Amino acid sequence: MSHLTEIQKEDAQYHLHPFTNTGRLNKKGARVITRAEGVYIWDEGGQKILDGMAGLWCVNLGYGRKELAEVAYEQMNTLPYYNTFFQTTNGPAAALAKAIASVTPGDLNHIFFANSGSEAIDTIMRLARHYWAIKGKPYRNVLIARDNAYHGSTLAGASLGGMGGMHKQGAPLVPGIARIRQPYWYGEGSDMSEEEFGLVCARALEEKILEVGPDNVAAFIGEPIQGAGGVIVPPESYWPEIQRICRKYDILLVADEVICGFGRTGNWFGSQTYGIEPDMISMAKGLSSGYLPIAAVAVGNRVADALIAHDEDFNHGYTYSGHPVAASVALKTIEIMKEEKIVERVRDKIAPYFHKKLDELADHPLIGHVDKKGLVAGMALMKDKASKTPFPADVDIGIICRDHCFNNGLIMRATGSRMILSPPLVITEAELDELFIKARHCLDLTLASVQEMGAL
Ligand code: PXG
Repeated sequence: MSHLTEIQKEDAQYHLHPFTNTGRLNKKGARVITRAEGVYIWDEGGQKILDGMAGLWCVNLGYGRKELAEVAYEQMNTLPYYNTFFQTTNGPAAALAKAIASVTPGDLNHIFFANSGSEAIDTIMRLARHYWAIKGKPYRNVLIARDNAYHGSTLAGASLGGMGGMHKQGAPLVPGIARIRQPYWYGEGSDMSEEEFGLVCARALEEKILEVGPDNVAAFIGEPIQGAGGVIVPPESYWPEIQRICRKYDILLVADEVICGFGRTGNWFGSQTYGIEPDMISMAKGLSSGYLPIAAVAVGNRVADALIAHDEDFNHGYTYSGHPVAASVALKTIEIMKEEKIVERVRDKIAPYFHKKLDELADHPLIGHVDKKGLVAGMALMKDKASKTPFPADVDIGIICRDHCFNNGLIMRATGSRMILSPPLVITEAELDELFIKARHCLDLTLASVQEMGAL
């Protein structure tokens, strides 16, 4: 521990990190991030790093936005906290509900507040089942989700998600969940056209509904684009067919928009990008640009009308549902996004540039395929792209690449052998140029590393 700084020592001794092998981390010490501005973060050693992940897919407006700090400060001085349980509300919560409703698709105009994406998902799971109970069909309680989906880390979220590594820990899982395949064309279906494969994957939902029995199914849930699963961009044919099948069997359609929401895909919500009208959507992350923890579920008329007409409490909520400080920061985030036309800028200007740079990078010998939409991308690293041969399991290609990135001033996230980019939505063309110069350099270093290891 002698090589560790004071903060690292304290951290190693007392702090248990999420999704981390703590024993190993404690030996080498966590990287300490000290400050941030725009699209850059700085670590304790003074290294300036371009944040190609917007924190954890959330700091959409970039770091150092004084307006957000100021509304939080003012709100803390006026009303730092009051609950929304016992027939009370507060100005920021009510205004934020209205502001969210102004940007959600379709009739998703009723807003339930939570503090994290996981809590929003938990809320949706309870609400979907409660809806069917109100309708006199409590047996309609099966939730259908997908392999390699990420829906959070609470027991409910981990159970609903399709991550094997999570299912192995903390079992037994929540019952009443069924799963279908993911629409990962490059990895699982490229012997078909994308269009055809999208339909095949969507029809897996119909097969599952028939297997479970249509009258037992409450809802289908999916991320418009799978984020933590590696940025899996579905074929265009996929979501419309999913929506058609949900309608055919009268099943609630839920979009988990925790990553896709708030401009990431070039529209306010991923559901708009794919032309679907879900019955409920979850949101978090970009809702406050990551400045404070806040999440929400937007509920459409079908579920909201039933809930409101039903003369009974919905026995669900969190101490901090509608927290006035978090709500005021989220409200300001939406105001800034509207004023600065962030969504339009992503769609018309910066995403096309991002895609051009990705297309250029795709000639790199390690990159087999790039999935991209709006300002998010996933790159499959392959041992031999011509024959589509992956690296063997003992070569942790993603981690090798991620470490080179970190050491060379760039944050790119690795999920398995896929490298992920999800930069702040305010990133400029010049900053993207810098990002892609660094990315190519780090891919070259990765290539050199695997050659040295004899893995190529
Ligand atoms: N749904 C989706 C689609 C998410 O991406 C959650 C729910 C849960 O949100 P909270 O706020 O409870 O974390 C998420 C979160 C990663 C990573 O490694 C992704 C997330 C969280 C942590 C890590 O890519 N997404």
